[in-house]
Amino acid sequence: VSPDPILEGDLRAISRAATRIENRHPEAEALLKELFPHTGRAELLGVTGPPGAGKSTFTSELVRELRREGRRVAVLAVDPTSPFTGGAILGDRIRMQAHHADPGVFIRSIATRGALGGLSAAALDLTLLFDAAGFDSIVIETVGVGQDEVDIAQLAHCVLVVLVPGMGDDVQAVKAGIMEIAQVFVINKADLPGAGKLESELRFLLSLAAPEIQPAIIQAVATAPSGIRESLEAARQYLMSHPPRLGAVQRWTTRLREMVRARLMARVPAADFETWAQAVAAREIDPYTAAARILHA
Ligand SMILES: Nc1nc2c(ncn2[C@@H]2O[C@H](COP(=O)(O)OP(=O)(O)OP(=O)(O)O)[C@@H](O)[C@H]2O)c(=O)[nH]1
Ligand SMILES: [Mg+2]
Repeated sequence: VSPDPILEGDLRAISRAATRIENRHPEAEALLKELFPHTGRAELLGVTGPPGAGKSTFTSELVRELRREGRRVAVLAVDPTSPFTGGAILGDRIRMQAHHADPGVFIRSIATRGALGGLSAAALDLTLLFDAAGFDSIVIETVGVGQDEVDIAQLAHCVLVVLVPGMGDDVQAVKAGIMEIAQVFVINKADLPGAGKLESELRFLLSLAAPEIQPAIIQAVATAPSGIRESLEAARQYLMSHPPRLGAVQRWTTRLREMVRARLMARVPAADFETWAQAVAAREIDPYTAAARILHA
């Protein structure tokens, strides 16, 4: 596969490459190696939050703002495994149709289920593809439930967490670990009652957690739309004071660790693990020796 059409921004070539990357096609890695030197320019924005918070609506409006700036935008929508949101990809397609005729917008949904070799690895590779293809902004939308999704949101240089008033589960969001990764809080559906209350609760929680870092809190109505420009400006302000290149070594340390771990694990067939596990369960061998032998083999 030649990287040239991708580097020139050919949407069909990008789409084909995205499919190969998602399916862990044998040629994908060679392609990514060639694309890598052309990456490092795009701004990566993460949009996450509880199911139904309005992430897709917000993302679609965010794309509109970015387009107004003349930027080319790629959207990576990570669809959750949950059967309750099984229709999300279709819904997102419909919401994103506003951008369908716009060649400056590229939208890709990937399913949580069946992403070979790990979802966050596939998501990272896709962002590299979009970056090399010359997209100026990449928006990653994930549901903020589950470690995988939280990991993926953290691929972004700036994470916007979308919350909604009156869900009564503000504490749940804290538990889900998405509060910690937010640089900008978007209180969406501010047209519904309780947005002000949620904002003051949030400010209180944040002051307890980390008084020195105060993420921006923006009230928005994604359907209006309102508060979108302000959200983007808050993200940009964060990026100005925290340039992505400064965090790059730390991000790559995490990613390299994951890649090496995945490669090591891939060398041991699952059946072998089970055989060793049976031996450990039967007390024929201790788990320390078993782990050492697996590594050795
Ligand atoms: N009242 C109101 N409704 C909104 C607002 N933003 C989104 N919605 C509605 O909320 C519903 C969910 O919106 P989505 O954008 O699909 O939410 P999501 O977070 O992407 O949902 P999942 O991907 O399923 O987790 C839709 O019916 C939207 O029209 C808003 O600001 N106010
Ligand atoms: Mg959605």
